[in-house]
Amino acid sequence: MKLIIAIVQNDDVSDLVDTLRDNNYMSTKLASTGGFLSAGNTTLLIGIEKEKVDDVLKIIGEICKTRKKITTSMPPTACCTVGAYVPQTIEVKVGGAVVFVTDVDRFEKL
Ligand code: 2BA
Repeated sequence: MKLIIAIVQNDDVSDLVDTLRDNNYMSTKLASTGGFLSAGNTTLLIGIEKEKVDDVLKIIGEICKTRKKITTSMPPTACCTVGAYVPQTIEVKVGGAVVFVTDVDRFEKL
């Protein structure tokens, strides 16, 4: 058995969970926050048989879109600055999805 851990954008989650359910894949949604943007995203846990990993990855790839997000650079440390700090905006591409596929040693429903 395998565990897919997929970090996806909130805008894609309902379509993705619905499509997974339609294809008989169970998933668990966890609210998460990206370390770089400090913005909310969603982590899905999907436990499945090894042979089905590629099918699930295909579904994730089809639904999760790449988007551009604008973030503001952090101010330099206060010690060395003179005058007002003008924040710089940075554009980053987020997604489609960041996916980890791991082995599951044991799976039980107790
Ligand atoms: P965030 O950490 O908020 O990152 C959002 C996007 O910002 C990333 O998109 C990437 O394009 C960019 N980014 C991240 N760190 C950067 C840096 N040091 N310099 C410049 N740009 C940077 P994605 O790569 O699609 O990642 C989306 C989200 O997936 C991340 O949100 C994070 O929550 C998660 N993630 C990505 N890689 C991960 C990893 N190796 N381990 C755990 N979580 C990861």
